[in-house]
Amino acid sequence: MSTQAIYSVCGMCTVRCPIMAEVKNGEVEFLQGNPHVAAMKGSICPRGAAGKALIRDHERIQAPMIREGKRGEGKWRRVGWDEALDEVAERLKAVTQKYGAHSIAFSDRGGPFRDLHQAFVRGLGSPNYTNHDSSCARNVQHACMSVAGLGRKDLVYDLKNARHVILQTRNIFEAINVQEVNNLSEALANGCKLTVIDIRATISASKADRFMLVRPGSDYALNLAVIHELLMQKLYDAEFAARWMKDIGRLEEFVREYTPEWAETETGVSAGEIRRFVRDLAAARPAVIWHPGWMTSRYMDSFYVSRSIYIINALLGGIGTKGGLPFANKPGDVGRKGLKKLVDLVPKPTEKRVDGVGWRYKHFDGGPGLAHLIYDAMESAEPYPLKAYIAYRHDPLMGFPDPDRLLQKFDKLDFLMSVSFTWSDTAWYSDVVLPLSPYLERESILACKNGLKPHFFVRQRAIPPRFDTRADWEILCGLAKRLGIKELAFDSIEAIWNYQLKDTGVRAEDFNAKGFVDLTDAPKYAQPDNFKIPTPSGKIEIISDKLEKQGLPSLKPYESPKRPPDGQFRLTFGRCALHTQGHTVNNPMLFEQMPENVLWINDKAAAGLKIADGERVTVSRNGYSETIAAKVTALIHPEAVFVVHGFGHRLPVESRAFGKGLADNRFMQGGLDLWDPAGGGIAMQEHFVTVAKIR
Ligand SMILES: Nc1nc2c(c(=O)[nH]1)N[C@H]1C(S)=C(S)[C@@H](COP(=O)(O)OP(=O)(O)OC[C@H]3O[C@@H](n4cnc5c(=O)[nH]c(N)nc54)[C@H](O)[C@@H]3O)O[C@H]1N2
Ligand SMILES: Nc1nc2c(c(=O)[nH]1)N[C@H]1C(S)=C(S)[C@@H](COP(=O)(O)OP(=O)(O)OC[C@H]3O[C@@H](n4cnc5c(=O)[nH]c(N)nc54)[C@H](O)[C@@H]3O)O[C@H]1N2
Ligand code: SF4
Ligand SMILES: [Mo]
Repeated sequence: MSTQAIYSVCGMCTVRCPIMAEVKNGEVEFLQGNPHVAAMKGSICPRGAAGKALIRDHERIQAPMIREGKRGEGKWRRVGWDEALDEVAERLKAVTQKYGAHSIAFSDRGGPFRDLHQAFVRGLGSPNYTNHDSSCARNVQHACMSVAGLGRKDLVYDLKNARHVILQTRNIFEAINVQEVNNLSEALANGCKLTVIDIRATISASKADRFMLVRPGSDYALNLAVIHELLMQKLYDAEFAARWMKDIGRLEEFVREYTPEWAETETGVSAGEIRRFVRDLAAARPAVIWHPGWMTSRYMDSFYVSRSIYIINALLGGIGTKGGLPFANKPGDVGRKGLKKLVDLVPKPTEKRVDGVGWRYKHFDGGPGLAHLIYDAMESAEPYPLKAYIAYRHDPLMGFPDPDRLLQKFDKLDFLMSVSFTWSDTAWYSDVVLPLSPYLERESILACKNGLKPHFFVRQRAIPPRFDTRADWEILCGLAKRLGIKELAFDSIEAIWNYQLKDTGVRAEDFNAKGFVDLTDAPKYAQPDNFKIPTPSGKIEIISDKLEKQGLPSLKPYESPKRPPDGQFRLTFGRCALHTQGHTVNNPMLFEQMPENVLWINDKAAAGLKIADGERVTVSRNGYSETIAAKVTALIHPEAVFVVHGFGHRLPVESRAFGKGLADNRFMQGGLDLWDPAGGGIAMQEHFVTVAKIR
């Protein structure tokens, strides 16, 4: 048989790059970036390439499982799909009858295919759809909303056309989005400057023109000093500010005391360097992108750091501007109709959300709310009991702090279910586990990508499922049928696609040529005359009424982060190019490349503790400890130790990952309660650990 090219969407991480799979005799032979998407340059990242190993992996979930023993004991009964879906439907009905449909919560990984999930939750009759984001980018989302009235994805990072890019708490060359990496690389080759602000020297730092090593948690001080310089030295874009920004006087007053000299004592970056940096920013404006951050669930002030970044981008005239952060076009902005939403098929439940978002917390984005507050309600039963939880492509026991505490909350549930393509801590603790086909073995609903050039795209099934697994629509429509949610009882993916495409002028077969359909020919930038900034004033707002009404400051005074006591370090974490979060350690291909994480520790600090490079050390906190190999280096701030997140697996079904490396989230005892009421994000880097030589 000849080789067939199938256009699809990578699913090895949340980025979901457009890919092309070459398939022969029912096997995936080769994976590459979709050649019709210029910014992919035909490439994918190492994790994307490991999609082949995921398919072959016998240690993924092969069939539906119903728990036999106690929760977490690992005794399972392997069942067929009819029995599994019947069981789930019965359990959900029982909870609904006893406590009402609102006592069911559902969390996922957000992203372009969530419409079907949201429709399903609505169909159940529950307002409690949520996602992982209070452990990821909620602070950025809320910062963008509070400053510009927009969601974070309504602004594009126009990396290709930038003249200066600033990465602060953003390691773009290791925490990868392939198109961003390619666009930034191209810009750098064309003379764009790169500044990296981090607590350790990353691969991104190694490519930077300027690297600022800051004291962990002091970023807000640096940014306030930058605003101070921009305003006091009149280096900002006064024309843009006069037309598009409100409350500049209040900002000037607020930052007056935050001089570069003051920031030097907080951050360790010299006042002279801060001044030179600000002059460089002014020289490159408005084609400057100061990235507002992605994984910002780190500090109690991360939301305010992100706000300060949006404010700086505006002061540089970059918001809405080519080479800065232009507005993303939706289909309507280019004269087209968007996809029909599945969620509109089902009436919206009238019950208020259990996490308080929208009524107790009016300043938060109503969409997914805040998962950690849903977990609280499982225990407190406030404002009402939460009794069933579906973790759908989500592993909160790995992705949220303090898993032991989270288990106590899960123990109050009548029903816990996971839908996943690999085993996970949460799946292992569930009552029923439904195995999702890996992305190369499933198709998804159509999705729309807003941007300079908005488009619809499709994920095709490249090969049939190898094990007894199913696609999202098969699982959720199968449940919908059993639960009497008639609106979602679709029999085929084509029926869903046809519904989504109604009135758009696009047909399902139009995706065959390239895997996507452009809604406009060329990238479109809004002109300043038709900027639409959906804040109450129509301008970038320094003072946010929504925050103030909640009794929260718009301009929060800086508070110096605590310094760790002697022998202790702030536990910091991040990503590496070879793994995705917690779920690729057991992937045969990626495990071979990187089987465990190591503890970055500053060389002088290590010398004081007599720890040599490569030596195993004990890390402990509150009586809990694990061991790990030390990576002794001058390239990390002495107050911090750093690990790549996602290791320390303990599931017997994962023979490779088992017992390898350290689990950062286990050292965050009490961490579920540490969250910022202004930004909504969990603050995961507010924990100190003791590091000791093993005697
Ligand atoms: N390879 C790979 N790519 C991914 C992912 C993955 O798992 N693997 N996950 C995707 C997801 S979900 C996300 S959210 C993004 C995350 O993308 P990023 O947020 O860029 O990734 P991280 O590595 O978590 O963090 C970035 C940097 O923050 C630094 N940092 C820690 N504390 C501080 C501090 O106090 N100040 C400063 N200035 N820097 C600090 C860390 O050292 C790290 O280098 O990556 C996405 N891409
Ligand atoms: N301590 C600590 N905690 C963190 C972080 C950290 O750095 N340190 N990072 C935070 C961040 S940025 C995030 S985004 C969250 C992530 O937290 P999660 O969203 O829970 O993480 P993932 O591992 O991406 O995915 C969860 C599960 O979905 C399953 N899955 C099912 N289908 C698919 C699919 O099609 N594709 C993929 N990719 N997975 C699928 C995976 O097997 C995995 O078990 O964790 C956060 N928590
Ligand atoms: S960044 Fe890598 S793993 Fe993530 S979707 Fe793209 S190719 Fe796949
Ligand atoms: Mo994330």
